[in-house]
Amino acid sequence: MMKSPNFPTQIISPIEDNDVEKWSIGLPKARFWDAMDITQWEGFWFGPGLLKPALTFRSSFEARDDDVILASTMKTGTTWLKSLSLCILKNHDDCKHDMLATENPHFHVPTIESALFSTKPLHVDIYDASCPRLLHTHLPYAVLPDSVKESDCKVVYLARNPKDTLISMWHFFNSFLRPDQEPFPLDKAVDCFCSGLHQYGPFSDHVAEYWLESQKRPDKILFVKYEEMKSDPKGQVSRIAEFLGRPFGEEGQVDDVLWRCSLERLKNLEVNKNGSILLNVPNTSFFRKGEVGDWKNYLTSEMEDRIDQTIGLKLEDFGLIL
Ligand code: PAP
Repeated sequence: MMKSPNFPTQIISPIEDNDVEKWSIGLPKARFWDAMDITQWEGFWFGPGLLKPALTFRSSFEARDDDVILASTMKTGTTWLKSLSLCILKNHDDCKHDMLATENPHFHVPTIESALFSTKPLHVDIYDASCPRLLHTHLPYAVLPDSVKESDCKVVYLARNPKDTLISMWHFFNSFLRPDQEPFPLDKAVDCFCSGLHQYGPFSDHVAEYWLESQKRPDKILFVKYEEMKSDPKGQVSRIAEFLGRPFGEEGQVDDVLWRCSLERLKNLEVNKNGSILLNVPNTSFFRKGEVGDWKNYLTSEMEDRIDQTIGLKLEDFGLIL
């Protein structure tokens, strides 16, 4: 993995746009899908505007032992994990207060480095350490603040099959980067994905870093697979709840949480059918099919092979099958 120049440590908070601009001149640049400039830092690619909040997070965030940080690369089921974790941690004793019915999950559980794209003021101050926080990040493990790694805060990482992740990403970026155009050629999208040239890519490095760390410190990082959540939702959600120190007590509680967070329910809530919690991203784009194996409807066998031979093999080297 290529190392990039460190951001000067004497510049801490607040980090100024000018400082980021000057510093990032030396970083590798690429064009994603002929539509978006991306910059490589610490071996990973970042879309416009994400470097500054990532640097701010790394230099300013003081994790507390009672924080919960959810982590994932894009389109692996983050919205689901956010909803479930919210219900596990906040709704457990208060089922009448249905937080998901009033706001999109991304409002309740902000993605730290994307918070600046929020269309409304967040109810939680990410840098306010006064209450236990439930936050999310798409950032790779390598760039997490030391305090997240060294404190007793818990991290839950959600991974997904690369081919389904790619197809989900393809739909997502087509819908907001090319709303009135033909979809981006899938063949080229496969190329970008296999070479890691996409936001938070390479996919395999992102997943492998968290996977290896979760193997070393299973009490600190819980590694969850989207496919296992689909095939054994009760078992996996109970596993997450136990890891977070909030095991389900009564029979029926887990069913209730699963129902509240189901794709069908969330997708049909008024709050998710309209509006947008992130700039230029309609809430509807977070909820599509949520199926395992949808890639079979899109990828040719040659594309499938390309992904298996690059990303699949790399993950297998680490003992991980997705
Ligand atoms: P993000 O990276 O923009 O936050 P993320 O939530 O990680 O997106 O991924 C979206 C995928 O999760 C979509 O998959 P698909 O394109 O293959 O359909 C979306 O449908 C799926 N998803 C969203 N909410 C749920 C849910 N409640 N249950 C299962 N899958 C869900």
